[in-house]
Amino acid sequence: MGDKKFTKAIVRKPGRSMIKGISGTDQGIPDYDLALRQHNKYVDALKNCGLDVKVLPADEKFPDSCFVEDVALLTPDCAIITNPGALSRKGEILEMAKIIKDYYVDVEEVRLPGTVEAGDIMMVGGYYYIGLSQRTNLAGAEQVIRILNKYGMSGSIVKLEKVLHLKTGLSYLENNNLVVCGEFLSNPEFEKFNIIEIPEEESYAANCVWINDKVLIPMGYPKSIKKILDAGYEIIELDVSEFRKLDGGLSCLSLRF
Ligand code: CIR
Repeated sequence: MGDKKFTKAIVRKPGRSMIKGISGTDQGIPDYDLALRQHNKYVDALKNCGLDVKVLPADEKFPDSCFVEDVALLTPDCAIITNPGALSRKGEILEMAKIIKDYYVDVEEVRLPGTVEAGDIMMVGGYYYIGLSQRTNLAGAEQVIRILNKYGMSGSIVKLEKVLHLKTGLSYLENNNLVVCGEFLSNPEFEKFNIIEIPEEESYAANCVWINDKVLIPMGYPKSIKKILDAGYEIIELDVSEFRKLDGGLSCLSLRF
């Protein structure tokens, strides 16, 4: 993947149990049928970006299991099965580990006392920023860095104060372009990037996804959309309102590799 092109994606359909997913918002309970329709369109968009998409069936045992991004970090050289900090999500890794073995020979895992959710990990080439959050702890982040080092990659730790995951407020769009919102705007760590600033009132749009020169962006954030268009990207707008009710964004819904 030297040219940073992604070829594949893994998603999991939401189950009816999603209405019991973890939520820190006051936006109400997701409408399951609408969520399914939105998820289908999301899969179409991934295909539109040239990806071969593996759609896993819903897993009713785990209400948040459609947010597959959190349970694995897929790098060009190895896969890392994470260890979610949220208790209700820990079991998701067993199912994902079985799937990942179909795609990777080198599969590593994060072990207790380490916890990691990969929504806290942002890939910039062979370098990985790892957010310390309510879900990802220091022991987990250090394990990830050790694993990355073993495969010739590297990473560093970023402290989070307010948002759920690192990529709730940051998205890397390649070509040194970084979408940034809120607490990360004042972080010197990110000064070297071309910053695309997302206004606070549109903070949900800071979680967007670069795939092969297209950018998936949530529907309804006109200022952010203009900024990303002005930066020269082709965009695909998607309505993910029902996943937002569970604090989930566009990136959380897939593993891209
Ligand atoms: C959770 O709280 O774990 C889910 N309701 C949302 C996970 C969102 N994932 C992400 O930002 N990577």
